[in-house]
Amino acid sequence: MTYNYYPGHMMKAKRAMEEDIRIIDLLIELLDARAPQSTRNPEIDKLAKGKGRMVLLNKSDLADEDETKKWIAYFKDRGIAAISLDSRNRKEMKEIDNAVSFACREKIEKNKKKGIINRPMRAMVVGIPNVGKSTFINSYAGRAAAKTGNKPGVTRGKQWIKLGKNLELLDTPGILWPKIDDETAGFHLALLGSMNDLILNREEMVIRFIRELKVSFPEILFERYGITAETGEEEALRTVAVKRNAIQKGGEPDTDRAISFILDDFRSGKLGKITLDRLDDIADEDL
Ligand SMILES: Nc1nc2c(ncn2[C@@H]2O[C@H](COP(=O)(O)OP(=O)(O)O)[C@@H](O)[C@H]2O)c(=O)[nH]1
Ligand SMILES: [Mg+2]
Repeated sequence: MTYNYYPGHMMKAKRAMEEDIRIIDLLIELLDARAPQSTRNPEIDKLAKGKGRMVLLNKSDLADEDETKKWIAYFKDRGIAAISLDSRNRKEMKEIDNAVSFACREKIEKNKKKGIINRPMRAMVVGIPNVGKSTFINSYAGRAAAKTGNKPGVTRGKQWIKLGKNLELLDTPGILWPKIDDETAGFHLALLGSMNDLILNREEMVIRFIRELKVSFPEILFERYGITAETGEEEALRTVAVKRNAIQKGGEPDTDRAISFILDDFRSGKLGKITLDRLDDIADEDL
């Protein structure tokens, strides 16, 4: 399976983000909790040198809770505060504030030494398309949302959202491009439906998905579709089609529609809480 992803249109976004990063103190990086490895861009580590860091494992309502816990521990080990989140739920935003102070502690300390006290920290949200950046900004800022408007000279025309006394959030998120250097990452990104630009064969993709589920989430396959480890992949597609009454004119199961059902079920969470990037499956040198 090959993935063709053309980052051409992202070059502009990249340049704009590199500019913005210079003037911020804290980088809030959104990842998809179902695939924290595949939705990450390792280049951010270079770009974010010297900045406060925070990772939000978003869409955690769709991910396996145990796997999410492992990812949180993984980031913690690397000195990065990570929080699992459903960005659509405003109640979950309270937890962010504490993590913000923690992530900015070095900068606050530095400022103090220079005699700068109470200067608000400036934060920026980054992440690949569709990971939930806008949803997060709306939920997090929604409580306070007083847009500060343009402050020429100081902010170079940027819109900031003032959050309490201590934090200003850049109104526009930074769009990252995924780094698809391994084909599992490409496969997982395509499954998430997060990259429209990924050219892929849906049937191959779903068959491979079924194979992965047989290994990592067999109970989900069985409960939802009655598919077991013994069911062949082609047969599995026919089973799903029959179960959903997707029958062609001649009486044959419509496996094309079965493919759509499976993708929709996964993406909408109807299939259950599934994590694609499982830490135990990823080789150390790839982390
Ligand atoms: N289930 C779930 N869906 C979410 C969450 N956050 C965002 N979404 C959905 O994901 C889609 C993309 O979100 P959006 O904020 O536009 O992503 P952006 O491209 O990064 O700005 C939208 O349909 C959101 O409703 C979340 O935490 N859980
Ligand atoms: Mg957006």
